[in-house]
Amino acid sequence: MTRSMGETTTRWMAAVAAAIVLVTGLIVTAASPASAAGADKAGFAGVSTTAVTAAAVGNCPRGYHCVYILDSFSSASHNYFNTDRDFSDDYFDRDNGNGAESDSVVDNNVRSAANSSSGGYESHFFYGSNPVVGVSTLVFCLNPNTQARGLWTDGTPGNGTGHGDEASSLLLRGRTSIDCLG
Ligand SMILES: [Ca+2]
Ligand SMILES: [Ca+2]
Repeated sequence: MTRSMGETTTRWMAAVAAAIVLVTGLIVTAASPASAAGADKAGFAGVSTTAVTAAAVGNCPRGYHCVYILDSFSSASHNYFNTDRDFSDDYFDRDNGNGAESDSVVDNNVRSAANSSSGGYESHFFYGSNPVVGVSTLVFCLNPNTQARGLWTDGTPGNGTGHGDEASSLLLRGRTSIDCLG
């Protein structure tokens, strides 16, 4: 996959233009003005969205798509550089500086996520492994330079209900018309 460096030069402007959107519960942080619009999050009622600066794309290195084990960007993460079709062989191996590294598997264990794409890619998370666009069910997606935490869980991981503790795979996609979180 080719990756653009040009986006970096627009980050300052994006940060200045970022807006704050608050919806109860889920917290989404957007650095991109295009993703900061007050999109309908009806499917995610009970969570809240927030937009801040690009620098706040929490603990997710530039060019990566990061997932977190808890409702915090300081919790243990796993950082994906590219599409990953099966989370069952991935672990929360980044401690983000607070010693919170975990041996837990990523599959059906994601409570927060951040998109620090340097190439303008959206992060699309699916309920099952080996997703097929247009066929498989999307758990949620994130626009570039956006992060979300507080994903709702019904308390049972991997049962296809809720948004937290359900993601099993990740596809990186170019910008789509899908209404992502932030
Ligand atoms: Ca994997
Ligand atoms: Ca569930």
